[in-house]
Amino acid sequence: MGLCQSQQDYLQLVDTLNRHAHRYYVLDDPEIADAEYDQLYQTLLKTEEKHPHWITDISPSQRVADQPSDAFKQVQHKTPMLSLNNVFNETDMGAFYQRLVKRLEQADMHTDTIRFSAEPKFDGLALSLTYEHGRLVQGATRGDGQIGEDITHNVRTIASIPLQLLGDDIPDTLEIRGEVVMPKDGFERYNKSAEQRGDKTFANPRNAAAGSLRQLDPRITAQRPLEFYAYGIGLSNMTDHFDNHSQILNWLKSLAIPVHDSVTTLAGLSECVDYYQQLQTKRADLNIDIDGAVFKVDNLNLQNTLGFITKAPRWAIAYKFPAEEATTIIENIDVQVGRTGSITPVARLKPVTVGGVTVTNATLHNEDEIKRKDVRIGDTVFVRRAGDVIPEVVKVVKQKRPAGSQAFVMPTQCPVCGSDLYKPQDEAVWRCPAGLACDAQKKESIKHFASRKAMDIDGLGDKLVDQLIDAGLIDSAADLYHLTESQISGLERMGQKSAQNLLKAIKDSQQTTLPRFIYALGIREVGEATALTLANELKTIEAIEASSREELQQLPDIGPVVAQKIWAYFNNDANQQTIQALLDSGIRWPVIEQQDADNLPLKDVTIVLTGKLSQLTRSEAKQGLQKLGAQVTGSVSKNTDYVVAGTDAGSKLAKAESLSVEVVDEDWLMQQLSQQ
Ligand code: 5U1
Repeated sequence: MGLCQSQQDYLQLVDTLNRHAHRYYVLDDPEIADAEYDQLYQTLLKTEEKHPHWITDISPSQRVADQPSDAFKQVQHKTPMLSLNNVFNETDMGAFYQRLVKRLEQADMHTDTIRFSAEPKFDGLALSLTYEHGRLVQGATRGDGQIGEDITHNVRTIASIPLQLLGDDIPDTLEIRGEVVMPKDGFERYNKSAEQRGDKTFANPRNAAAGSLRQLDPRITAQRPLEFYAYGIGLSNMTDHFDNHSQILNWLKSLAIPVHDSVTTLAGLSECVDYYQQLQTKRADLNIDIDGAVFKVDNLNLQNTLGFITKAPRWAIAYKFPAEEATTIIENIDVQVGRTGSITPVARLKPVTVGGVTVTNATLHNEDEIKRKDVRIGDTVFVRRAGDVIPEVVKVVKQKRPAGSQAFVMPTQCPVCGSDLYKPQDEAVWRCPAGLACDAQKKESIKHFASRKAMDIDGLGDKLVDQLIDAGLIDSAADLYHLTESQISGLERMGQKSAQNLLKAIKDSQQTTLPRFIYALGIREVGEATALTLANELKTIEAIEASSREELQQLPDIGPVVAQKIWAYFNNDANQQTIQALLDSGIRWPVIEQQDADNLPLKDVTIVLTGKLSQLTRSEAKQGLQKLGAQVTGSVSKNTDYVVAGTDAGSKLAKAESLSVEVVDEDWLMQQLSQQ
């Protein structure tokens, strides 16, 4: 993060930032990623701090945001909507803490460790709600912090925002501040159906939330999945009733205003840093986008003492996550062949850091996506990398397209085996028809076979599978079980010890479970949950092979498409030979017997399911647990033995923790279910 060396550089930076802000707020068509904007803005702030006499009144630091659109009535906020100062690393977070300590000491208000309210920083649209005598009378955007846009008609369609507050102790006028977000699953669903209708799709959930709230017709907003999370209040005559900010948030909850479950209180710098790190780990599993953590001095007296600098409170800070989006240039477009023959175009990128990791490849999904986004070699593009998800190209910056660029043309032949590609009806992807005769599909299917949730062959990574096939040592998954130490140790980067370890892991994998084996076969549409259903319902591989499509369709959560895929797999001669070869090479699993009720492994065990599960539905989990003898109930009490907490688990998890009930995760659940 630099500093402007001359006043001319500074004025140029002001100009650049204003241009980007206009593209972002007014045109809804940014040219640079938020993180790049943030960096430029930090340079501006640092320069202005060093050279205050340079500050011009058109600097973005001299106003909070951009103009409200003319389409909505403008409204004056009763108290200004503030902004937050940002930090991007632990050192600056520490410096923030030290500034607090110093100021409080100077004011003779030193507390040993400062207590904070810790909250997620929601990546949505800021909203101010006004309630008069408990009734919602206004919803307004932030605008410039003083004057926002009246979007009451749209806000009234957000189901989680109460039109009437609950409780008796309600002030005459109450302003509530928070953020509107579109949950990630709702965003995916919305974009999919918009694409089918030929409507505009959104680049990310934040744009989707903002676009949905800025509709002139509230019936359109009503169809969008929006949520609101409060993080504070503006005008009220209630502040005397509270000592701490966290009490205010609890009070809001009691009025039926949504407050996010991750909000908590903590003490001192190290707990803030822990919270930030935990939130960052949880980030990918949350169903809403967040871009950091917010820490607010909890005590309202201390807040008053600390006060404000221009538009931001001194007592609060946003500790931002490394950006998930960045811009870079597409140097080439290749296609990759997946396990099931799907052809995926991949952008080869000029290396760029996204979310703290260097990214050189990003998926372009399929031909339709390339056409829709009009992605070309040489384009400057936005790349997004969220959590463990494969980086993707989100959007092209058309203004930066080099002259003479050509639209991308999908190849007509498999880049690995040369077979003619085909595009099945009703599918967006092209496919290579060669199956395991194509080296790419062979490699991918063996990688899947060896993976953790399948045969779990420790140490057999992607590179090693490539090496084994390229060296002609294996041609199928069954060949793994005939490898010798000298063959493996002869490979590049493989010594005797690592060869022995790998052989042991391969041998250990021979003793497996039927669900794992079915999953490892890599049948299309058969994930872990379906593999589990097949094993639990039909008990043997012979029974699965002998089932008709109609019989398969009778099984829980197996529809006609999946039934057809399973049936087709087992009624193919080559697949039959694969299974036989695997069994001949020594793979075994415990016989699944009809359990008698008294011997069930979870007899007399009471379990509560909460939060979202990723591998199976709640009803599948419930059925599976019941088959093992468990009682699955809806609420947590001291009689509960286990609470299975998926992602976004809410009050049941909190209750389990308060009653010291053992909390377990989805891995535990899958492990129990695999005993059936
Ligand atoms: N979670 C959270 N986000 N956020 C944004 N809290 C919070 N507080 C804010 C803002 C602008 O402002 C207050 C510190 C006034």
